[in-house]
Amino acid sequence: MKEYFPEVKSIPFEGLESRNPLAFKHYNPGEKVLGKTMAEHLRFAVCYWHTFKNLGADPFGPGTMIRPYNAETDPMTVAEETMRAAFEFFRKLGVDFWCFHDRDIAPEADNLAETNRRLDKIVDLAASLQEETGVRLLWGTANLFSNRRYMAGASTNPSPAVFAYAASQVKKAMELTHRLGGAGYVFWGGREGYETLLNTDMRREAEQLARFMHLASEYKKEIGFTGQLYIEPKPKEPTKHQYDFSSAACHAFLLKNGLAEEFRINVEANHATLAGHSFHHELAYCAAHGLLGSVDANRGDLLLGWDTDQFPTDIYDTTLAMYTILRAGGFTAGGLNFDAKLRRQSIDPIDLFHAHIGAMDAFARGLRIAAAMIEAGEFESFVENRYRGWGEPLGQDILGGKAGFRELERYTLQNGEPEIRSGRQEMLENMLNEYIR
Ligand code: XUL
Ligand code: CO
Repeated sequence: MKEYFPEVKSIPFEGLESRNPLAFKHYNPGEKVLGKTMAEHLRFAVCYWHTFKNLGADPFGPGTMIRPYNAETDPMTVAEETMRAAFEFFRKLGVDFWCFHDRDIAPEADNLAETNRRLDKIVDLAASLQEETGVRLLWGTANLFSNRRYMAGASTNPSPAVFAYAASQVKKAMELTHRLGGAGYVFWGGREGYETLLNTDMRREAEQLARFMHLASEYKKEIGFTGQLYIEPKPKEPTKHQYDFSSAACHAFLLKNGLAEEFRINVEANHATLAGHSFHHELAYCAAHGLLGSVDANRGDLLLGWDTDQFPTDIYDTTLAMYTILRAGGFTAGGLNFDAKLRRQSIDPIDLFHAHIGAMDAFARGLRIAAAMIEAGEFESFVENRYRGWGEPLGQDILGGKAGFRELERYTLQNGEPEIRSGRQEMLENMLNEYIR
């Protein structure tokens, strides 16, 4: 059988002393941390779109990367070879999961029926490769943003016929995800937003989006798909304003439309920073509201205002992410999907290994550090102590509805100026640095 990554057999764990760039220094899949293996905690997934379909094109020039699985001219042969190359990569890297959009895995034909036949053929192959390798599907999704028909959005389009096309596409993508035993299904808003309010009816578009989500969750039940549905927030790009702006905006949308029970959030690090939030903030918001679902693990560049989708290597970020995820109970259906792409000059197939090894090690390190922080409990007890007044009579009376404005005024008149205490930010930041070794 053809080998697409002949330079690599598999990526071993060699530990801290190793200088081998094609080995893990921190990610030791079978090692137990807080009662679960690293692989069970981290649930790493490789994304199909950036890893196998992105060849380094940017607005200023075409792709720079030449891949052996792209050599044939027949698009279905390319699709099949790419699928084989992908599973060879998953297996050699040692990840348990993958993620895809419908249009990543099979080329779109000029009509829906033929497009779906092509998808069925490729999914047959994917199913047999899953069986052979034991690699599983973390989530599937539909690309409702590349084709020109979606230029004004999919479900939020001014035309119901485009809504219908998008619905047909999601129907199929959900069936395929179900067939591949996917643990989840993602909705990222694509072009669900606007370029100018001069041509946009925002209220109507939000209603359309809500209707679409209801249809999707009804269909999910109809076909017996038990995977988790996710919304992936992003504030802008490709549109100037995306309706699923941030976790809080998605939460409001879900609550308003009676969808909060059906959906969780897929937090993407670079989308958080585009929204003016930290990755930590978006995760903490989701954790606080029981919405934490899955993660698109990547990193932006704060000096560039767009979605650079770089591989995550920042240990502070991965530590705070894992600290928040662990404290929220860890992943159930979700995991860490590397929605990240190589830089345009990283043209060799081996760069795909370097990128993923670094990202997996960065999260493994974050996991270990976060576990140590949780075991020591210093941060948790600091926060608990900071709010202890709310467990005492005054706090309890306020929360329990026993104290209104009159009672609180009486309390203040009797007790005078409240005692105030330092937030100790610098001390806590120093403490964090002591864990990050
Ligand atoms: C776009 C993005 C998507 C979603 C899946 O910025 O993150 O790749 O993750 O559609
Ligand atoms: Co993403």
